[in-house]
Amino acid sequence: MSKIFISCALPYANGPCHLGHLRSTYLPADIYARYNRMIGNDVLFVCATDEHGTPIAVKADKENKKPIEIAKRYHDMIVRDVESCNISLDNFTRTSDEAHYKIAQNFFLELYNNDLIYKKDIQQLYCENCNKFLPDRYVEGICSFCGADARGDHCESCGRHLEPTDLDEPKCLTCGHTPIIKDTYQYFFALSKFQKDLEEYISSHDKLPANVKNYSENWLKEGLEDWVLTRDMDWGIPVPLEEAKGKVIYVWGEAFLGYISSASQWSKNSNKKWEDYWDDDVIHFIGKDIIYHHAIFWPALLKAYGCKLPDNIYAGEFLSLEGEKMSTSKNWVVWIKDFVEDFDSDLLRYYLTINAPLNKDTDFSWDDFARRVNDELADVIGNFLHRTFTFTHKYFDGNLPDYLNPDDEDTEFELLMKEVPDTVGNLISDLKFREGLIEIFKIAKIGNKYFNDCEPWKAVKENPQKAANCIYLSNQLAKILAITLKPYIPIKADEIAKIINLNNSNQWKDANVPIPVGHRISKAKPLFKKIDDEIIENEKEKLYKNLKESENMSDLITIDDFGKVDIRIGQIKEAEKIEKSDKLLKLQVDIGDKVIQVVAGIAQNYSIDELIDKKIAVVVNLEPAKLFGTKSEGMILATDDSVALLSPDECNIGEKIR
Ligand code: B3M
Ligand code: ZN
Repeated sequence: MSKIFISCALPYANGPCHLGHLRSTYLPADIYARYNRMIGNDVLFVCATDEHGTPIAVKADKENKKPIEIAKRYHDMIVRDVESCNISLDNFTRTSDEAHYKIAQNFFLELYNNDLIYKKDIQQLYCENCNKFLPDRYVEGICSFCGADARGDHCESCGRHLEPTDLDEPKCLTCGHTPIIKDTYQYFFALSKFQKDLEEYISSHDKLPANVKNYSENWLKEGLEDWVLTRDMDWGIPVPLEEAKGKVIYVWGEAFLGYISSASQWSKNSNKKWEDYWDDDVIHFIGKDIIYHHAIFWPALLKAYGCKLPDNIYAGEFLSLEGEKMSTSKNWVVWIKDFVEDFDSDLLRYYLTINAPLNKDTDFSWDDFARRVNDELADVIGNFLHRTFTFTHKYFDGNLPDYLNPDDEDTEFELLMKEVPDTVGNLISDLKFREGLIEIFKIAKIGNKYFNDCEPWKAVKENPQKAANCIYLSNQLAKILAITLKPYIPIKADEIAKIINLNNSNQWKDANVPIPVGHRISKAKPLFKKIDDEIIENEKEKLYKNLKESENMSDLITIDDFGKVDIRIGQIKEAEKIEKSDKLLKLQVDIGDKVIQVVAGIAQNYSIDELIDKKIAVVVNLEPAKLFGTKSEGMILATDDSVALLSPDECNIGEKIR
């Protein structure tokens, strides 16, 4: 028996979980954890919410709340989401926890005392309008490496980790001013000293998946530079040095330690030593956008501290939605909460696993989801189980019949099914979760064929032993399914085990221990219901409706104080359709002193001709936003869709009405 330390990346506490989180991180980690427990390994599976850094601070600024209030709100939602999908974490803590602060500060001091963290004068971006330095996401601009729009900490386009000074044309996220460069100092981590160690780490760990290996090797070729490990911010873990008032540890300099603080919190409650798990075998499950952090920063930090490095890092690729990149700001996501209100979470676990291997990007589509549930779970796995249990009752009173004188068909089927637990287990061990599930699906398909070929409904009259053998073996396969499906779809697997009346379906090795003759099988009950077209149409409609609402609302309304809203009378001068949208129009609106561009969702209410020269009331002091790639500088005031246009004919263009 070995001990295994399993973690999944710490979600930022700045939003609930969507399908992407589940697919890239929680689900694979959970399948792995559950399987390892079933083969008798001692698993410690931890996570926490990542509660510092600009993602939360920026959100708090926007809502005029304290960061900790935001963090608490989303921590609770994330816990709810993770639980609703039965992610079997042993502990889930928060990086705002006091114990985490201590661990992070001690870690910092240890490195500082060993001269691996040092102070250095540097220049950083400073917004004179907001009177503050602009770390990370407080600044946006153009990535100087690849030319794409980027945030101050990361370029999505080239995947690089950035410093704000790596941005061309930087702008303060809060007020839009161009920041100046100002002298300050920060603490640096001597990352460059670990170049050799990391090269050795990456090359010697054969288990590291290709994406992690390849990315890391390329970064290492570019050569490592020392890394700024502190920030001028209020929200974060204070640098534990007298001299460093007002500085906090960079979120990425302490978030990893959430794995440790979560584990040590668990230790306190369980009286077991988390260190034993770390020393034995460590695997981190992460999304592919944070490979750099986990394969470079984290091992270097651990090396600096004198710790063992992770044995494996598994980076899940991305999930798109109906062919488009997911976007929380555009509401182009399916939230876990919404999903589990309408469907069993196991259906989602099944779909997200079987849909594509984890090392490939893939897409969630409602039609495909329904297709797989109906054609695979219901028609193949569900059908096999249902007919097995039903026939056991119909012809054998619910008791497992004798298995005698098997013919070739029986023997062949028996051999095939007996291979399944080992095959699936080895695939899960190798992190090939989809491949494992496909093996299970395949044997269920073979089970159906065997059942059809045996024709027990006929055999029961002509050759009763043939029917008995068929029902005997089919029930044995049902047991194999109940056990091997458990890491994937734990609730459904337990329902199957319950029908078979298994006392314990927690041991992988029991999968091939036959159910004894005469054992009582309970009555079948529907396990996988088919999903109607209508339900799927509904889901799709909701998705597109959310997108439209966000087009009209959340991206545009960025005024904090509605008391300051500036409403003018404007006149529409031009109107044109926006491609890809049936509702949106691009309008040029004269508001007296200038003409502004407004994107509005009114194409279905008015023809373009009707709109020209129409007077409207329009909110003009909004931050420009982009909708379908089109800039919008105002919002037509409306109480609902049908009264999108007021007829303020007696008003003058440019007149302020509020
Ligand atoms: N909080 C979330 C992310 O970038 C980030 C992970 C931390 S893992 C130590 O996906
Ligand atoms: Zn500013």
